[in-house]
Amino acid sequence: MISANDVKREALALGFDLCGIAPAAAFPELRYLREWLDRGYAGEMQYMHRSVDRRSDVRHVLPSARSVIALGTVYNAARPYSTERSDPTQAEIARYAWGDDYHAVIQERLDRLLAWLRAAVGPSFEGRAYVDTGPVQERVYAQYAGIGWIGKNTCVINPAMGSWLFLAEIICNLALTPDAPAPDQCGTCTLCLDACPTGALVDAYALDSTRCISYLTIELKGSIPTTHRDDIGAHAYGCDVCQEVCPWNHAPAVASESAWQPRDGFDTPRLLELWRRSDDELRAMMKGSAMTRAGVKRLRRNVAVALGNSAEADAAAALVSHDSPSCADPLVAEHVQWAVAKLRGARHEGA
Ligand code: B12
Ligand code: SF4
Ligand code: SF4
Repeated sequence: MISANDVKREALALGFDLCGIAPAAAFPELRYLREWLDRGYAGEMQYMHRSVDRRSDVRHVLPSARSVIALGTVYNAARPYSTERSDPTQAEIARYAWGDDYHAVIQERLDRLLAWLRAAVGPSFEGRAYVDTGPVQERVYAQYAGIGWIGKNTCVINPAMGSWLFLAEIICNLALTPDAPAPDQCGTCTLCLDACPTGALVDAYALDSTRCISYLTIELKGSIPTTHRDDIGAHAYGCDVCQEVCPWNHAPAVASESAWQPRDGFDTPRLLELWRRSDDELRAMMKGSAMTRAGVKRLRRNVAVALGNSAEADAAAALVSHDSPSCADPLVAEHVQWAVAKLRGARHEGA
């Protein structure tokens, strides 16, 4: 029979940076999800509502589950934080999206770990592997597997590596020796709550997605509420502020793998340069990255808002003159209109 240590050794050999074991149990933190949904904090993410029962316990996903093999992968690249820059004309793209699509890269590693488990255990092995895509509250199992604690910014923080981690897991029917849960080390700190540009961290450990820039620029399909557009600043895709200010990310682990290094065009491009690209060029730039989730139309919508916030001299002219097909979309056109009005208003105020 294989041991927890055998599994961890294999996981690290396959390229995972962290591996721990949580029992397949109904942990108290799993219950927050219902209240979170009732408060409307999921916004338009209907899939969270649809899967609420399955997300309440991994045994609803795999009835024979005994353990969750929780896995962490460092994706941090050695580049300055958005909070260290003050140039509003540069696009901010969240660092998790700089490299190759993590779903594909990590799923391949999960498949190899699953194959190894099947070969080692034999036909009695049952397992389900997920990276972000499954009806699982990944952070809770990561915390109970000792990977890291859920911080007040709601991210899993590993005391030695920081929080720039992708989480993944294999739910399985093996009774592996569990690790001790990671203790909360946030203490009296509230830096993330204070720094969030849109006040999305409504309380410690509680995030209202409908205010979160990550949700507004990636998940939200329609119009970005005008009340949040100013606060989005230069964020063109996702947001890292509540992790950048975290003291546990002051000397974080850096990924050496090429998969997580910024792809061409992702390394703080200028907003104007992004806007002037054709739809085909944007599509080619995003291909194979996690950014494909938003697609060209939503990316243009976001870039228009960020340009509106940039005070860039040529921005208004570029916004009205660029004629890629996505610019004619009513959603994009409405955000362009807002941005141009803001840029022109700012110029008049300054005149
Ligand atoms: C929905 C979702 C989002 C939503 C909502 C985020 C959220 N905090 O829930 C949005 C679109 C906003 C989002 C944003 C981001 N996401 Co996201 N997201 C998810 C997803 C699919 C589900 C998360 C979930 O279950 N939320 C439900 C709520 C209830 O959970 P929660 O807010 O985390 O709250 C927990 C605790 O804080 C606690 N709790 C809640 N209230 C209270 C109250 C008290 C008093 C206490 C003690 C505890 C407590 O209970 C909850 C337990 O689940 C997971 C993948 C997965 N399947 O788990 C990825 C995931 C969480 N996302 C991830 C990432 C990388 C991001 C971003 C960094 C991307 C970016 N740069 O733009 C941001 C980070 C924003 C942030 N601060 O969380 C990673 C996080 C890795 C990590 N180190 O933690 C995950 C795990 C994906 C992955 N496989 O790697 N995401
Ligand atoms: S990702 Fe940005 S907007 Fe969302 S909670 Fe963190 S700091 Fe706030
Ligand atoms: S910034 Fe402070 S409160 Fe927020 S997650 Fe980090 S240590 Fe916890």
